[in-house]
Amino acid sequence: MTKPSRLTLWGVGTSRTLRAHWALIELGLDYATQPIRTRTLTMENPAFLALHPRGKIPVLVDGDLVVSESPAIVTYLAETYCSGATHLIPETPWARARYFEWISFISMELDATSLYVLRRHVDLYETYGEAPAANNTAREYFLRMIQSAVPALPSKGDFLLGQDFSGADILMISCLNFSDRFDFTLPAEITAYRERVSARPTYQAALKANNP
Ligand SMILES: N[C@@H](CCC(=O)N[C@@H](CS)C(=O)NCC(=O)O)C(=O)O
Repeated sequence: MTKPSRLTLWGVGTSRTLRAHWALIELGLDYATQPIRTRTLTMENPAFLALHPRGKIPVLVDGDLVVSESPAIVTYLAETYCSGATHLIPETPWARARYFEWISFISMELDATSLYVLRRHVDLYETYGEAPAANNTAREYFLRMIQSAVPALPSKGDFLLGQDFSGADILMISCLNFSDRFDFTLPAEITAYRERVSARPTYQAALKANNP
């Protein structure tokens, strides 16, 4: 009999769930997926709601530990399971400051303040209401913020932290994917960065795992 996996990830199908699948795959971890999807009855699974009463995906279960919030899941996995050549988070305080700066910027300025406003008031307006002024501001803000990321790209290396791929790249690429649905024209430097990172085989595997 196969030994059950200790790690279980709840959630598939969104840019937030992609982050968790990608980190797990990047670290070469064996895990089970509970393929619940947002806006379906699968989200009402009582076992899921018992674990996470807020009812949001992704949620990671590692033994007795239950972690929600995609940046926290990626960072937890990075800190716990980094091995050999795969370090999704740097070790020195200076480099870690840059990591946390990027993931905070991506989560707050690109995701929560911009893309999620559009998600709610464009895609899900029947639930959250129409808000054309907020949508316009969110669009302008996203473009301003993504433009501001261009000079912050390191001069050496393919990734947000330079030579090493990290959890910050996972978050950034997931946001850029999310932005596609709102037809943004991204700065050329960001498109080039995206193409480099998206060529990783682990990214292709994560896309598959996130859409079983
Ligand atoms: N800040 C959370 C957001 C999680 C979240 O909002 N997930 C959405 C799917 S992307 C969800 O579960 N929605 C279900 C619902 O709102 O009922 C994260 O980054 O993980």
